[in-house]
Amino acid sequence: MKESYYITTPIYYVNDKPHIGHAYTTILCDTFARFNRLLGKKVFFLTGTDEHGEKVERTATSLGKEVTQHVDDMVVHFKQAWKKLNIQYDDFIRTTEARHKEVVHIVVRKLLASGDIYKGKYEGWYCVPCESFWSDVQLADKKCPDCHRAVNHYEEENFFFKLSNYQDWLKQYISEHPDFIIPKGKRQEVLSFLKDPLEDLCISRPKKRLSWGIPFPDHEQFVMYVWFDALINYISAPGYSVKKETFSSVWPADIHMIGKDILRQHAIYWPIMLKAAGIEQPRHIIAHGWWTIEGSKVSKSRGNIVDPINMAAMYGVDTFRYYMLREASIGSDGAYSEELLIRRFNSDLANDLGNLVYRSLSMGERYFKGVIPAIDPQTIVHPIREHAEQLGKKLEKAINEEFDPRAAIGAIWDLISDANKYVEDSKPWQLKKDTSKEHQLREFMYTLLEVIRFIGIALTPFLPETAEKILFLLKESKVDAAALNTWGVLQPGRTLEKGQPLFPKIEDTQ
Ligand code: ME8
Repeated sequence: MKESYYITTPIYYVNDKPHIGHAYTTILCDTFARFNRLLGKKVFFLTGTDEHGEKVERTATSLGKEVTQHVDDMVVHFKQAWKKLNIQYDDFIRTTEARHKEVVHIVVRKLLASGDIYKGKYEGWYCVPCESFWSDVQLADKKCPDCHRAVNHYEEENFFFKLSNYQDWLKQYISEHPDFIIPKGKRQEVLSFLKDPLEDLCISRPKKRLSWGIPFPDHEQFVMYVWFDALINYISAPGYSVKKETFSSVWPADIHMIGKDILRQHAIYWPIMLKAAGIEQPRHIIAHGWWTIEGSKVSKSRGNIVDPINMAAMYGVDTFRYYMLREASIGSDGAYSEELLIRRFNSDLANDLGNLVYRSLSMGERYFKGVIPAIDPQTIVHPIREHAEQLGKKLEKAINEEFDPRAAIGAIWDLISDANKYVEDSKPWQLKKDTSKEHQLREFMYTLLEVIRFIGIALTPFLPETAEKILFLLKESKVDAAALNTWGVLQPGRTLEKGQPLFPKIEDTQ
């Protein structure tokens, strides 16, 4: 029985190191995974690397390396990047692993037996950077219709997957499941694409032309087409047909997070592969937009990549995570700008959040010698209390119903602004001067610190390092759904840490 919340990133090609585009998808998934862990769900967050195909083989050759050596070297960069960006994945799948190949073979044999895979003749065009086949009519000006680069002509015997058998089923499935493909615009795109007849998918390569791939089962003179192999990672990692109990506790995936560049493969090939193999469909396929620089998609082949490790080293991991999550909304492209990142840092992180935490703890020290004032938290009646108590539900709606981390962060920042306003309106410096207002001052101080506790917990999925620092200053170790939704957790009498400003301002030198 399914128990886990299962979320996946695409598995990334190991033709180069990860850039900010890869970092973005992975940070999004990490945020969703951490949020659901916070809610107490058993989470299975999968990422990994796509290591076969012509693109990877060509890169290895151009570097004068054995392809196996090349892929081993590259994986290290991905794992290092995810460590530096504080990505807490539960499994990392490499398509060169035996556990993956085994499941690919199981699926292909099943589809050969059912007749969904058949042998035929392929004649058409291939785009290596996209690892995609195109027919004459699909080409745009004799170039790849997706990336507009040169294509190669191939004519050879190959195996095909009968996409056409399932076209009507897929149209109906997408129509009946409005949340299957998110956002709506992308769902519409897939439905329009499905208006024209689907051509069967060529899923093999003769070994004499390409040897770097999973051998085609029972037909050793062929290797698998990289996309057919790659998509299966989502079921090979949790052990489809091999570790039956684990698999059924995880599948169907709740979310396949992808970039819009690989929507066709995930919203057409993958559902049909699953349907043909008799496997349940994933719940949501979320296709986000691209990070662009000067209007062009950030990508290795365009030579405009930004290294996420550098960004995190220069500005802090949480600053980078914050910028990525706050600046792009899932359905649209985002223009990457270091200048904007610095501006966001200074206004949102240093001014709004950093100042709030530092001034509050400084007041705690000045007015109460760093001890949480004695008060019965349940006697406190103030709109900011309600605001804090509602935050958890707002986050749950934004992340798990609307798939909108930007809105979730917006809700946290609304509470941060409200807390800053609460300080201004309460004028604690005046309360301090008037001994008859002692109770009011205590109430103010407790409320403010308790609101900061809510903010600290709410930030854990988004800015994990910062959240940890805030909770450390409050000496608070309860981080779960109850702590996110309950007023009055902070213990009076406990000694706080004042700490240092969380985000010292950056001088804008741009
Ligand atoms: O496509 N903006 O791997 P890949 C936002 N191996 N996201 C971006 C991006 C950008 N400029 N550039 C890349 C593959 N991405 C296949 C996937 S899955 C079974 C196989 C992200 O290394 C985005 O998630 O080209 C995109 O879909 C993915 O990286 C493509 O990574």
